[in-house]
Amino acid sequence: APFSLARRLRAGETVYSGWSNLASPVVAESIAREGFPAVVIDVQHGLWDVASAFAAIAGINHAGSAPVLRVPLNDFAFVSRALDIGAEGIIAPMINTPTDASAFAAVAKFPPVGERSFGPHRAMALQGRKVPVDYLREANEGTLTFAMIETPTALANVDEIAATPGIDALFIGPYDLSTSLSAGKAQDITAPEVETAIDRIREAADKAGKIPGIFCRDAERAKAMAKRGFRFVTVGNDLGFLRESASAALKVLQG
Ligand code: 3PY
Ligand code: MG
Repeated sequence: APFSLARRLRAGETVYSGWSNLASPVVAESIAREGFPAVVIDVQHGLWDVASAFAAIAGINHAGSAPVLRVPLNDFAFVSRALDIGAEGIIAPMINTPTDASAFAAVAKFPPVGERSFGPHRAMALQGRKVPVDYLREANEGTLTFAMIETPTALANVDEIAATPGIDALFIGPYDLSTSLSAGKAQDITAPEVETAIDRIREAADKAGKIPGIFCRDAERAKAMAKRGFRFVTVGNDLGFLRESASAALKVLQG
């Protein structure tokens, strides 16, 4: 269905999303075909180049799932390109200030909310729209902006970031949050200060009427975070799944 991710999340549903780093459109599509209603293409930390990321968007869409793209750090030029090619959501890392949030919203939303430039030729087709003005009318609601909250500065500004027009969702990066809150001393996403920050960010999203989201390393944690009120919850990643099953197979052979 057109704009399925925004429709579900705006209706209050919880969505579990796959996550892909491996720069293989077939792998990303396969995660979608297992039944994940969304898959994130991670261009910030994954191995994707532009061509493979854009191919993956079509594969995920063809599997009936919603493609979401995490752009590289501060790469706001990538945002509208990815939307034009058919991403239904954009995750922007390190949105630390209201100024960062406005800059992100400006490139992702058409007027009057922002100043996204018009050229969504493939997005329009993927969404089953033939007339440009139909896409124009639907896109601001139909696509989603996820502002990543993953530093102490972002935490201090979280209410203003959440309130920024054109920001639809907050998305927590627990690993950077843990790294930065401990001043580089620890990588412990269960540390008390990280736990407190996680709840604080979810409350800020709820208060502003925005979607709370979080990155989770595995299904157990994803389920726990959904219970805790998060609604866009990512589950593991392709490389992790591959390593886990390779390691499980070796255990059987050696056991
Ligand atoms: C983080 O935890 O910092 C992330 O960005 C998740 O990928
Ligand atoms: Mg991060």
